[in-house]
Amino acid sequence: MKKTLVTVCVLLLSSVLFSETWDLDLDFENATVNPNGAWSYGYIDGSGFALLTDGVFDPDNGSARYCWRYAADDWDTHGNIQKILEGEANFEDYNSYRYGGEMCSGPGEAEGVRTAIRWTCPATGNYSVSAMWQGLSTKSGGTTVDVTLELNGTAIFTNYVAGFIGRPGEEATGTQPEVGYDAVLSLAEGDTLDMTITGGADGISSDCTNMDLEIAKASAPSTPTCDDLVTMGSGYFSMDFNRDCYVNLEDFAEFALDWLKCNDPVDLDCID
Ligand SMILES: [Ca+2]
Ligand SMILES: [Ca+2]
Ligand SMILES: [Ca+2]
Repeated sequence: MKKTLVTVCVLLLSSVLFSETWDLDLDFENATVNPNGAWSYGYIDGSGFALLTDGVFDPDNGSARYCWRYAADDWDTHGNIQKILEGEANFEDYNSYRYGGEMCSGPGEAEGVRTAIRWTCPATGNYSVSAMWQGLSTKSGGTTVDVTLELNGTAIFTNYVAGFIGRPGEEATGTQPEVGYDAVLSLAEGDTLDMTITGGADGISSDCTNMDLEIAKASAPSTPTCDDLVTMGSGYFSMDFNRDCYVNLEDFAEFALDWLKCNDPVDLDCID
């Protein structure tokens, strides 16, 4: 019996798909590489941005977390960027409330260091950018951090967190337990957005902070056209024969093309 060779070809007709949305906490899940796609987890000092190079899977209090830090056992000099992994139990430790699926980063104590999560723009375009910082510390006064969002190293948002968002069902406490930034930005390929935290005037003690940064490709704002006059309600002028939003000689020329023509069906002298 002849054997039939069956060749199964799976044709992937779609071209390579590029992600058009980025979500810090979702993309961080098991972020065992750094950089991680468009994301880099690091810090900024006088020399600019540098990566946190010690990645550690660190089960703690029965919950699994993944963390980037400066070096083995060095959680604090340059800060740390952590996430309690999705589906993991809630736990409280280090005077903070943390739960599965949440980022819980801490600022660095070294002089002039800002712990930073960087997103590098993959392609020129408009992007909706939504950044959020939340205090997770249960200490008196909650988390106390200064925050920035920086575009190519220049702050476009400077603010602070002072408070605790509270456990589920609890009221938040503090003067500003959460702060956020939302905008549509026009960005060029290679531009960087850095979301940063520093310990503030009282240092880095119990400054656990949830950070999220969500970015999506946005279409360019459209310029209204004359056709939009109809949907906007005003419509065209009745003598704007060529519908260009102006009544002028061009419309008169259109009008003149039919000057003295008639097509009255009961007038035999009227032709055309
Ligand atoms: Ca998110
Ligand atoms: Ca502080
Ligand atoms: Ca016109």
